[in-house]
Amino acid sequence: MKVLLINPPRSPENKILKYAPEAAKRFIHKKLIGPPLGLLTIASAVKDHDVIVFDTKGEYDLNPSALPLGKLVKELVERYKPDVVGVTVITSEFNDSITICRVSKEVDPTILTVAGGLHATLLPYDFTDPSVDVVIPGQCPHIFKELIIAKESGLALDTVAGILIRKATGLEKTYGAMSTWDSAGNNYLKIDRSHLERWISTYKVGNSPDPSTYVFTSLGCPYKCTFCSIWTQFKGKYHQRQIESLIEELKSIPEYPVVRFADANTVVDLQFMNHLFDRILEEKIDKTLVMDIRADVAAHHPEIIEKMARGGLKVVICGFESFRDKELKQYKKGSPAADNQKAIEVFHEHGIMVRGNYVIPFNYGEDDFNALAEYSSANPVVFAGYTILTPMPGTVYHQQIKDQIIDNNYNNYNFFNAVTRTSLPYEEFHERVGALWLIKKGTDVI
Ligand code: B12
Ligand code: SF4
Repeated sequence: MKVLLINPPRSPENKILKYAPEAAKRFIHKKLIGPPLGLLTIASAVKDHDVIVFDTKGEYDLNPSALPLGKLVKELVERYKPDVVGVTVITSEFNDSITICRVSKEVDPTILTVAGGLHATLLPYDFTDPSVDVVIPGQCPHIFKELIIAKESGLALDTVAGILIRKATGLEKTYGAMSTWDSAGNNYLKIDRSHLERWISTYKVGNSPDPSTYVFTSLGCPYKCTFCSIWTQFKGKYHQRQIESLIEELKSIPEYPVVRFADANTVVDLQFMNHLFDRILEEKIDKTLVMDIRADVAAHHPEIIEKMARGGLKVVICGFESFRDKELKQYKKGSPAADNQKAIEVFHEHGIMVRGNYVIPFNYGEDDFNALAEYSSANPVVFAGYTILTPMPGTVYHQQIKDQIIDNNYNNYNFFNAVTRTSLPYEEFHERVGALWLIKKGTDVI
């Protein structure tokens, strides 16, 4: 079977950037870079077949004047003549993933189109477009493999449990329970980054001359922040990789001196992290490490931060979310604002650069913006990010405020666009969020 796996492009919608003061524009995130780990894992599951992974994000970074998406996909499908086209879908890339399926079907209606990933897990029935044949929710490399085998053997696709298949009346779930798959533990599949060779020069963060890649040490998160899609994606579970499999992976990627841990919440089990960093130090693994770490971990366990710094940790992304305990409680963050301040001290003490992220609710007025600006100026970090508290579909926060949503265009669900009415006039709200990006210690962008 010929399987073409496509990573959709980024949504270009960014009202914070559009309305920000000129001086702030260069600091505002325009794009995140990194390999599509989900697609690479799916590719590994069917590696005995003829698999092509195409990263359109990498392609547009490599060649900004590449064909627009519809034409690019048409050209790819005509060139590779796949039997199956798979797309990975997060909310802001939903519309483009539908375009990928539509164009594939237009070129060849016999192609089987399959959607998977976070949005397919949380809202599988959103895929109402007739161009999507199959939706596979969850951690499903084994199911994708079964589907490919069924297609190859000419078996009815209904024989594959745990999937949704397009029928005349819409998507229908197949019989049988979806079998469990421990993507992080016993069922971890080694990924083959050579699929992405063409785009390696584009996987660079900030001013780093070296390419970076993602490695996950865990999946999911045990916390339950109201705005977060990750714990809902994993039903509140947290799965850890095995230490030796991580050491082997880190040693096997000399072409990537910078490694970002893709964990939602990197330090949950202190014993695990201690052991992992003992091994990183023992093996003299020399990488620049970037991770997401909660403020309360650094505030209450500075010793683990010290060890991780010795093992290569140079940049931490820390979700401060708010400067007010009342808001942090509302978000169920489980960590007070005082932890943010303490964490900044701990990270700085160990020479770690901090990207602190605040989320701005749609009802912030002038006084709130002024108070946040005052707080973040008094507690500066090298890089600070200020995004919009967005009701991502499938989250608790979405349930809480769904009556106030006025914009249902998924392209805008990337934390850079208000999708509800705002207390301040719409443009001014985004302009004030944009202006906050100027408050930081660093002179550069990360
Ligand atoms: C790596 C990553 C990226 C990478 C690669 C993503 C890509 N496809 O290109 C990059 C850096 C490009 C990226 C970008 C963005 N990301 Co991102 N990213 C992540 C991160 C850190 C890890 C995801 C991951 O690799 N998990 C591990 C893999 C193995 O799991 P998986 O992807 O779920 O894949 C499994 C299944 O879902 C399934 N599967 C996945 N794809 C497919 C496809 C098929 C066909 C099938 C059958 C199955 C299948 O099988 C896989 C193996 O079991 C998550 C946060 C997290 N820790 O989860 C955020 C996350 C996914 N990103 C998010 C967002 C919002 C973004 C941005 C929009 C951020 C922004 N504001 O700019 C940007 C998008 C583009 C941009 N504007 O720059 C959100 C999504 C929220 C939502 N509800 O949509 C998350 C959850 C972070 C968050 N804080 O909420 N991201
Ligand atoms: S925001 Fe972070 S800590 Fe909270 S649930 Fe999501 S991943 Fe976990």
